[in-house]
Amino acid sequence: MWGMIATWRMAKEGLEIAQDILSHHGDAGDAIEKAIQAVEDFPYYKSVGYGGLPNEEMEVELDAAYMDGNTLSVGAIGAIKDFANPISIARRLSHEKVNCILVGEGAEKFAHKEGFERKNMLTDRARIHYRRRIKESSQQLKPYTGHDTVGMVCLDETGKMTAATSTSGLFMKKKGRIGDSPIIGSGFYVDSDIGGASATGLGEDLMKGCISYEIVQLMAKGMHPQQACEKAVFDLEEKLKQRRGEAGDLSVVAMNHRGEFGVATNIDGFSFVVCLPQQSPIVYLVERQG
Ligand code: SD4
Repeated sequence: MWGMIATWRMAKEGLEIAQDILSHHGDAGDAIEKAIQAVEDFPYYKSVGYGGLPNEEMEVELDAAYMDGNTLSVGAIGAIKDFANPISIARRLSHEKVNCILVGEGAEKFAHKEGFERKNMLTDRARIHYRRRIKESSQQLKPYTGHDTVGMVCLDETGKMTAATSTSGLFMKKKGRIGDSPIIGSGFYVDSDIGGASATGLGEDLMKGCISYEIVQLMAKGMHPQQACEKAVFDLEEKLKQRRGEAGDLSVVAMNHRGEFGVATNIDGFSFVVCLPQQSPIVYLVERQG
């Protein structure tokens, strides 16, 4: 058995690449890295990699993470500028014993030293979005409009599982801001004995529930990924509403070590992609449940 699940429709082409790897006895680390690279490289996906939307200062600062569910190794980078494939830098960091999470200048220094490709990640299209936003901002500047973080969980034939994320985070975020995506347990978590999860939405709220870790723990107690996702999302939403009066957008995907998958969202119109043996990746669109 092998399988893969990812947030948002934009992951489809990446999953096609991963499918080729996984169906030829490939490794879950290679499959997830290549799948995320494909999303990062495509200039029209607005919240990931090249073409990602800039921060308040018109800089594209990217976050990414990689986790190996066999060794529990994690590598993550936050607010990195001018490198083509943040996911590959994160994966490289996961091989380190210490200094596995680097941000800003430190992450850039590491990437440069390791020979990763430098690239100006700000496209003309993203610049136009930015200028339009600045014009509108005299009416109301709200840093959160839409979201497209790519998050994936992968299971290979040997039973190894991986999880990974990549994002430019919130449009018009403050310089140096990082969300849930590079934070272990929040944007992603995976344990090959149990399963993995990944999140997208308002990072500041997803982090309050360590939502990906929570889902994996619920699966460890025997819950199906679907039940685990729903419980984690709606319990957190309820708690946030009770304690603070509101909850941001929360969407999650999960897969267990048997290749069963789940999804939950508190928004209308969350898309995700699933790839399993003997079928091409399928895009699903779900509405808020519950
Ligand atoms: C963040 N969670 O930086 C990310 C944004 C996101 O889909 O998911 N966008 O808060």
